[in-house]
Amino acid sequence: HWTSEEKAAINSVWQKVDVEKEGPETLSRVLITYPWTQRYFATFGNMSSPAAIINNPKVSAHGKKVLCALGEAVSHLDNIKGIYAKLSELHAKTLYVDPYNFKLFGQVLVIVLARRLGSAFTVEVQAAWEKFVAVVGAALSKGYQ
Ligand code: ZNH
Repeated sequence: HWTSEEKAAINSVWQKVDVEKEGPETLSRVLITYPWTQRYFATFGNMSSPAAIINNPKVSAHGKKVLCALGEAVSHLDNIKGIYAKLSELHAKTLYVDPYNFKLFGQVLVIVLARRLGSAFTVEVQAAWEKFVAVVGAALSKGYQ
């Protein structure tokens, strides 16, 4: 269900993504902008202020982990549901993450990418990435049924 233009847009952007930077930035922005998401990370320690969240090494490590998992989806665009089946079950049945948060994470990621890419973040690129994060969110939500 991807056009070759969408695949090209998703892949070309991903090549410019620095997981070490954009991973921590995306997760920090989610935790700061939507503070209720902090409750899922009770073991992560100090999240008392935006600076505490940005400098929290567990937040950084987890942000990288999540973006690495997203990279797997980029590499398997035609089987995102398949590769995320276990991860979806984990979020549904063990972590009890409200799937609405996947949507928020996707929105914030698009903003982070837009800043990173500047004028290269064309409307076509935005459209392809909005679709990608929606497909990822749907795949992660599958295990909730
Ligand atoms: Zn998540 C975990 C992915 C979103 C919450 N995650 C996780 C992991 C991964 C992921 C890979 C690891 C697993 C293991 O270890 O096995 N995520 C992901 C992705 C996404 C996500 C891809 C999208 C895109 N998450 C999310 C959200 C939230 C979450 C939104 C909330 C808010 N996760 C989570 C938690 C966990 C996880 C809580 C656990 C952590 C720890 O370490 O403890």
